Amino acid sequence: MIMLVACILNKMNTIDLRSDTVTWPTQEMREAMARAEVGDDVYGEDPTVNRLQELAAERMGKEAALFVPSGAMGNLAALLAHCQRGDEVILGDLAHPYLYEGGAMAALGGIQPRTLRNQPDGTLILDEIEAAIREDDVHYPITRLVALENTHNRCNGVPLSADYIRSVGELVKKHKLAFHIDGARIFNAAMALDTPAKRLVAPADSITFCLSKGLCAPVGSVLCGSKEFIARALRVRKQLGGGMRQAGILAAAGIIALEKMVDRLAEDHQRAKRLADGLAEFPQLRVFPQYTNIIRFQLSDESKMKPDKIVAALAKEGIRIGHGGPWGFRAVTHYWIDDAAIEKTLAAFRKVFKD
Ligand code: TLP
Repeated sequence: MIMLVACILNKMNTIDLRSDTVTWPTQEMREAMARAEVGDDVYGEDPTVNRLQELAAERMGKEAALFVPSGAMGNLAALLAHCQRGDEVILGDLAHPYLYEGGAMAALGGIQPRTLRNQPDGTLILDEIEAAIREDDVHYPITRLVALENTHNRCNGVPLSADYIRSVGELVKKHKLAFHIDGARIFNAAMALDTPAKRLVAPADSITFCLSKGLCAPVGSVLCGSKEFIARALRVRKQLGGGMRQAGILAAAGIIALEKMVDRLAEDHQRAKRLADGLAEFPQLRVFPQYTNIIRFQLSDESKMKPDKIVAALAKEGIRIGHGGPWGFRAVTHYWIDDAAIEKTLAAFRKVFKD
């Protein structure tokens, strides 16, 4: 018991900027979860899941929605519902389903990714998309789908504009392809662009968004699309073992996420700006442009320190940041990061670079 309390206190004192996935549910969510009316969702009988799905579909302007355990499963269910084995998907070389979903589309769907270079603004060049679409020839795989990501995680959390998405939608339609958006952080994009999320996803046939990132729900994402598409995705979710039973316990938190947590995302963006501006003052760091709640930065040439030493030294000060690969560091603001946490983080960097 003493160990548990010590562990919780330690966690509460830590400023965890590794991701917005680390967010705990709010007290209101925990209470709603305890009270949730439930049923067997594989029978379609969980009233709370059904309510979340209706709400999500309405927010995305689509006919139907499907609650899934994770963003990765939402993307995979979408790809499997759109594509046959041997089909090709056009997506960015920095897209989450390409880089960070364990090669699931290939491993489980026999789907071939055709990557195009993501531009720094998260977009794919329209002419390059068009040039990548295969002719009808037995030698080639069949191009089936184009997928975008909004906001774009690896491109510094940049939001993709409604105009750009409309242009991609027109191109995709012209070639009779399907169009999926990984909108894990679509509400961050909507907030940053001051555009309704519905408008950002209107040209897409399917969209996944996450409840368990900046919106604080403990688990879950929602895949939205036409009724016919969601019926296919429901079958895929079952095949993937994602049919949940009394999932209303989780959906209850998701409903609060959608109703109460969307409008406050602007605060996370303001704090990210404050943090990015503060970090940019250190000559040891090169900070990439900040747009939403994601800040990416690297060591500048002037720094003599090794990245893992910096991560470890910050951890000693109770600050956790993401680090890995060629992209350097990542800090992500979220509900549990307040103004004081930002200032403490900057103070910790000052100490680390002074020592
Ligand atoms: N991203 C995670 C890590 O996997 C990198 C993070 O910490 O940012 N799409 C996008 C754009 C995402 O950023 C993520 C999670 C997912 C899909 C997958 O969501 P989950 O983790 O719920 O499967």
